[in-house]
Amino acid sequence: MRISGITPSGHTHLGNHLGAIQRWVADGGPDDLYFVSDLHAMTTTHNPGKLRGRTSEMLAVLVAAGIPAERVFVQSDLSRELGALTWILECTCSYGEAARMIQFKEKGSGQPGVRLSLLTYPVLMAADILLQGAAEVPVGEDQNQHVELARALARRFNSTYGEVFTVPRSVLPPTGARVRDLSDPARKMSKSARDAAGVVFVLDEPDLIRRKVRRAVTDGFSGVAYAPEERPGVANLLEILAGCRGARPADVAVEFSSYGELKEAVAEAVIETLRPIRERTQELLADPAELARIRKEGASRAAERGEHRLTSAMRLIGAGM
Ligand code: AQP
Repeated sequence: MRISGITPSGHTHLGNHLGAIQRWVADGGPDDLYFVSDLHAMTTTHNPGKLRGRTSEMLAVLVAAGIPAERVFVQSDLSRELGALTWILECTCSYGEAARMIQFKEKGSGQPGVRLSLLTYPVLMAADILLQGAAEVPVGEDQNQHVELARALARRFNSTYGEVFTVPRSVLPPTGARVRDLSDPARKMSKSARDAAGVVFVLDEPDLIRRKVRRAVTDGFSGVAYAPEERPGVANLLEILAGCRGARPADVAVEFSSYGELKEAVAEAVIETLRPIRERTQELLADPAELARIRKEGASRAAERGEHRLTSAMRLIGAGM
């Protein structure tokens, strides 16, 4: 069983869709779980109203994209269970282990007013994984160290207090293209990009998608060829088109002789890929009762699934009734 999260640090974008959500829909096993990790979006300065809105939107996008409603939940809806388990795991983790996390060093070093949660969120991530008994966690290189921490904590708890937790392992997702920012192909497309001109959001209207794709940075070469090193902007467009069609970038490149034609094809493919998701998301967002139902059911299923692990861990560590 696998678990994957997506953080509502901004609006869901094409990179999240092609790099993760599309795959979750196509390859997800019947027990796999997906959650909107809103608690992880609070480790740096955040806006509470925006966070709440983006959390609902992201949940709606996941369901609209085709993830069965019974396999999604919102992290903060399990805040009691996760809060309790995080504390138990913090009492199993040394300060040095947490401080060694590269992401903490990168995001926190030299910053004034660094939140304590930036140091401890890998332990919350361990709780996300261990509460559900996930055996596999698909993560990129940047999160691998956090899964290693979850493994270490599960092993330590099991050997010190008693067998409760499945020891998870990270699985690298199949090497898919990293979707790059259309305005700056040196950067990955990102929710928190300072300029949204190069980021296609899942809920962007078709005209806006066309404008963003037409303005995408290319280069001064002539003809269309797939050469990621020398021509990163064009390679990104080809990878996006290939991702929408389930094809290979080099194979789609041969269809085009000019950047204009390529951009038109990319814009139309992206629009048609995102259209049903946008429309279904808008329907769900216009029906707060249905969204609340999905959210409540997801939360109670996930809480139920983890309850026996939390109760056993509490008892074994010497807490609770
Ligand atoms: N540009 C991308 N191309 C391919 N896959 C991507 N993912 C994110 N950006 C791209 C994948 O989407 C999943 C969920 O992402 P996340 O919420 O865990 O955070 P992230 O990777 O940090 O995403 P962002 O958009 O870049 O957010 P910010 O700006 O807040 O850091 C993951 O599977 C991720 O690989």
